[in-house]
Amino acid sequence: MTIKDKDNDDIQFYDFHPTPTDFFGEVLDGLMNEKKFIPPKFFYNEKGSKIFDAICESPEYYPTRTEIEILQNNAAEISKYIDADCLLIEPGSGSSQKVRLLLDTLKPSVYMPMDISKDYLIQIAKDISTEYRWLDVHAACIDYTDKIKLPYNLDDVHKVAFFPGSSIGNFEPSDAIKFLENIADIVKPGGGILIGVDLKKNSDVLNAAYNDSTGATADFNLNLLTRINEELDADFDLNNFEHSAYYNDTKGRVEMHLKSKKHQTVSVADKDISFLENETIHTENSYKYTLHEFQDLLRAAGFEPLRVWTDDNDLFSVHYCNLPLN
Ligand code: AVI
Repeated sequence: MTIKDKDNDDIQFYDFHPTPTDFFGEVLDGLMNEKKFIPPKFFYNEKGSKIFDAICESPEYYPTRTEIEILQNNAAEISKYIDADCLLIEPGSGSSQKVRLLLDTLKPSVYMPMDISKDYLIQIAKDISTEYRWLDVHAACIDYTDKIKLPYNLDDVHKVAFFPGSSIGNFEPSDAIKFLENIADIVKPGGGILIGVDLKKNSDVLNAAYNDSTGATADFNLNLLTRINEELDADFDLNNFEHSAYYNDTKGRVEMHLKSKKHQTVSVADKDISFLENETIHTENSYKYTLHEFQDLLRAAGFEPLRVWTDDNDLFSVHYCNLPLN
């Protein structure tokens, strides 16, 4: 079945009206928890997203440039696993940067970026549509941490999800399986996923990547407090908190925290939150996997790992796996 219908640069847009996140409620819940935490999704306001781009440029943060190198070096071989004329879905597509490395080689019929930020999504979808005139772009405004739906029924089309960046590492492993099951539900038997995953390695390399010399990661972490001050009428003094990030070998993850330098009380929307000296707000986990651990995770969600590509230093991996027909 062909789903090609574009005769100009227009895009199709589908709005699933994702429920707006409750920044106030989630931050207060997290800060009033016995172990204080703030979900990492709140890093990405406009300023946070810009700082994240700076992290990706920093000399120590290897994942972005390594994944780009893997995709560039192997696009032709990747395309052997993915039907031309497929529907290529990208949950959490953001700037759609990495997919550009594949489009000319994969030649999908339709690219479907999915993102929660509607205006940005439409802008990027239009840019891609203009740049790749042969490609149909069907953008879907959706929160991919909810149950993902396809906007229309496409039984006969090969459906492949693209999930780069090791964003899967920011899920708890049990939630990662649920997310992959959700992807399996939409790509259906015969469909597949191309997914980027950061690998376990010497902890010095990991610790350096999350404590980069430019200070971008520290700024990214501390920007959460600036955002809370600005949006929730809070009075965090940024001089009294510091960025802390380290590889937790037992849990197989890099943890990021904001550490209170002293005993202090902070007011957040009229609530007093007290901190002991060295008490932290846990802001992110970034799980690292061996190739086998990640393949087991894929299998737990019903996928069959078919091929994995890595770089020469085994820093990062890109897996292709499909959902078996029965
Ligand atoms: C988006 N995510 C995969 C990044 C990571 O490495 O876990 C977020 C990040 N946090 C600090 N540096 C980068």
